[in-house]
Amino acid sequence: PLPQVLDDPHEVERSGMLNMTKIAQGGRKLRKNWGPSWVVLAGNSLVFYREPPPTVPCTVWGPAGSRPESSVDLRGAALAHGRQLSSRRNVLHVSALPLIPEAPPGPRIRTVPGHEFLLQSDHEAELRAWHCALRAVIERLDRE
Ligand code: I3S
Repeated sequence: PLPQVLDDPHEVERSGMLNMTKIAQGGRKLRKNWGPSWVVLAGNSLVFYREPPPTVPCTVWGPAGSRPESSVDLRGAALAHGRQLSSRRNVLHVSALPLIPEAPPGPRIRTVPGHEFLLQSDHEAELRAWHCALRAVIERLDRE
């Protein structure tokens, strides 16, 4: 079956290239490995692809059949400044659960070990826009 994110009809709220490193997976700390990532915010999910789609702006989901490198559910996710976690500037720390197709709807528990990412851009305004967009989605999902 296709990953749920590819079936998801939600409108893309924001997409773009950011520098990204995963720092924890399933609650276990990982060694940083910074690299560029095509990041897509849509519905309740944040999805990371290795590369942007070849034809912009039509295929916002990435190349047909391309598999996301990672995807997380923003329900119950936490956002914080990443300044204590990196020497880079303009860093955002995202903690969220992996996107599981059979996950029940409704609020999710923050204490379940999840994934943690750092997102970074050399352009402060770009990172700020991502921060606002993610915060708005997380707050909306918290109210649902
Ligand atoms: O938080 P750290 O451990 O200081 O992060 C730096 C290291 O992961 C480093 O790699 P190695 O120690 O594996 O060689 C990376 O190259 C740096 O980019 C990491 O720090 P920043 O401050 O860039 O997030």
